[in-house]
Amino acid sequence: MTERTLVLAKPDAVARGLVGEIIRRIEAKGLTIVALDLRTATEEVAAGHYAEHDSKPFYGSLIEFITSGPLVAAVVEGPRAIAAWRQLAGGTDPVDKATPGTIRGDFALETQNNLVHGSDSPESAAREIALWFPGLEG
Ligand code: IDP
Repeated sequence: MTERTLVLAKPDAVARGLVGEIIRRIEAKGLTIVALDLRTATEEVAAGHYAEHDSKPFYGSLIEFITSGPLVAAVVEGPRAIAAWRQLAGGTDPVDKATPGTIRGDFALETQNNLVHGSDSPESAAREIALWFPGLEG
């Protein structure tokens, strides 16, 4: 069954020149990019995106980080795309959780600046795609 997921190459990925590597891995896995855009997230979109974390101690820093510069937002499609992309991304903490061979495991050191985002469920994907690419959810 084909799914869609919301992918972000966060501002650290753009600043470090890792967008090509990230897109290469998405395509190599067999997933399809159906939308792709370089943009700087507004405070409003950032707050909507990370609403579930608004009571966490790192929330303010996270919003500052995600709005700090251009990022690449994408909608990625394929069979089990949500789980497939999270497998490519690796665990949230790039050292303790992400394994070598994943994007975070190979290229990141810090939990906040962990290069990429992927929706964690079909409900999150629908909500996040509607937020970043209105009209493409589903
Ligand atoms: P995920 O991105 O792997 O789904 P979430 O727990 O949903 O992880 O957290 C969202 C983002 O918030 C993470 O990708 C990371 O950038 C940041 N984050 C999560 N936990 C921490 C933390 O303990 N300190 C700083 N930043 C964090």
